[in-house]
Amino acid sequence: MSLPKRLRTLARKSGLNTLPAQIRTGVERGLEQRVKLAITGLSRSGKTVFISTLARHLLQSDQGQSLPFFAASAEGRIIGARDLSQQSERPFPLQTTLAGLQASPPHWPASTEQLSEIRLALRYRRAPGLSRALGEYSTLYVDLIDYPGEWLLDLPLLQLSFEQWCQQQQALFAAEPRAQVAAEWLARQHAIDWLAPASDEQQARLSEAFRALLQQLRKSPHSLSLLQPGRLLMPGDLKDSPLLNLFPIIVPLPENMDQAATDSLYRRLQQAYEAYRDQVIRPFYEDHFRHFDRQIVLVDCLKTLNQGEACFNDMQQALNTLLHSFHYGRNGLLRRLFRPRINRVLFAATKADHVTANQHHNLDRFLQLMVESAQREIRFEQVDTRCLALASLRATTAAEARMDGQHLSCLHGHRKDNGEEIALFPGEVPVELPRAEDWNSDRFRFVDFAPRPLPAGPLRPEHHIRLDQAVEYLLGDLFR
Ligand SMILES: Nc1nc2c(ncn2[C@@H]2O[C@H](COP(=O)(O)OP(=O)(O)O)[C@@H](O)[C@H]2O)c(=O)[nH]1
Ligand SMILES: [Mg+2]
Repeated sequence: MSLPKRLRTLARKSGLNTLPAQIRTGVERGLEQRVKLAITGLSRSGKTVFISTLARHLLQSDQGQSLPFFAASAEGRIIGARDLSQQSERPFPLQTTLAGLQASPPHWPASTEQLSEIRLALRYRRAPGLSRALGEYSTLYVDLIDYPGEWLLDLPLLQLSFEQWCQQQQALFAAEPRAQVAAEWLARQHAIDWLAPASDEQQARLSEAFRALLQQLRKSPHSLSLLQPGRLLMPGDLKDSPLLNLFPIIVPLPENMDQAATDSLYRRLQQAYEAYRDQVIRPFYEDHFRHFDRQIVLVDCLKTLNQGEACFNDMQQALNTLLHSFHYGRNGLLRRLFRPRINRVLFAATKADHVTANQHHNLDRFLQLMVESAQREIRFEQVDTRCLALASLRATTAAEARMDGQHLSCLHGHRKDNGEEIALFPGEVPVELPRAEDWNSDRFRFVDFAPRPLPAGPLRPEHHIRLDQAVEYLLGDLFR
């Protein structure tokens, strides 16, 4: 009998099955090879496409064809892969997403509106060496969840009281571009008597106005990321729920707020915030965000280059803020059983197929600039981290053009917005932060591409860019 099997039998004999569920899950985690990979990214950063294509490649990794840098697969040690997502309450819609990418013409998945889970089992032959003593074969279970990126930015609210949140929001709305866009909202807030009795109707009306403001800030030309509460933008099951009748007070409050009556707008908002934090965010966090082992943070760097400095700064701040909601550190055996921590983090610049291959290195460097301070904090916890530009699904092919007798590297594909076939030189990715005048110029215009059709049969290395390096970094060492 293999060691894990023996341990499992021992666990059964010793009455482990009667232990509370939380401890049992902890012990089970220790016995089997199971990894929970956090797919972290703001909305439209490429989470759903990453999850779908990753799953698709892993499910064919026993054929060893599409991920050459993923050693266990390239060495032919993966002997079978299975999708166990149907066991979950909310399975990830893998077949629907893939069908969209295989359609003619193919289309990207729709925005994610709900949480869903995917669980893969990869059966593999152990590498020769010490671990063979544990048996020749083992199974690695990989758990991933997909969810709307908007919800991520709610996690930091778990640490904040209503007053603290309002203070943070006041500071945000004091700066451009928020200040200008929110001028009318600010004037409206100045006119409110926060101590006067308020009605449900008034609270709902104002919350709706705040939601419209968040939507405006999310859109081009502002394209901001740090927008809270996230469910005002993507309500999921809470559409039309009174739980979403809330907004921050972004004007200075009178001194005597502690005397506010329960039906005052101030108290109502305070209560609404606490209910949202405790009934919406906390269960989401506790059920899905506590126990990660590895993490990939997907970042759409090219969007910030297109949209400018304010978009860049806001995305950087949003990423720094939300990474504080995860636990990093080394995993001793006991910690792994009961309180696992993230012990490896990959920052990935997505959509690398929007630039030519000679710019991938620059994209790595630009990403590094963006996540520098986040990486520093993670390294302080002795956690391994690196940056990598990748494309989960390559939508372009390389082409060459001649200009003034010189060869120019170009991209060929179909535009996302109108399907037009184009060949273009997308320009260079800077390796330093652009100066103010460069941000504001038309220097960066990276075009979004429509997907190329995904074959129904096996995928090949040309269907992605460096996805295999990402898999090797995130999971490779677990196939021992
Ligand atoms: N060219 C290209 N575009 C991508 C890739 N991944 C994502 N995208 C684009 O980014 C959009 C958002 O991706 P999605 O996975 O839905 O983002 P999510 O909101 O983080 O789940 C898609 O509709 C595509 O336009 C990729 O690998 N290559
Ligand atoms: Mg999504």
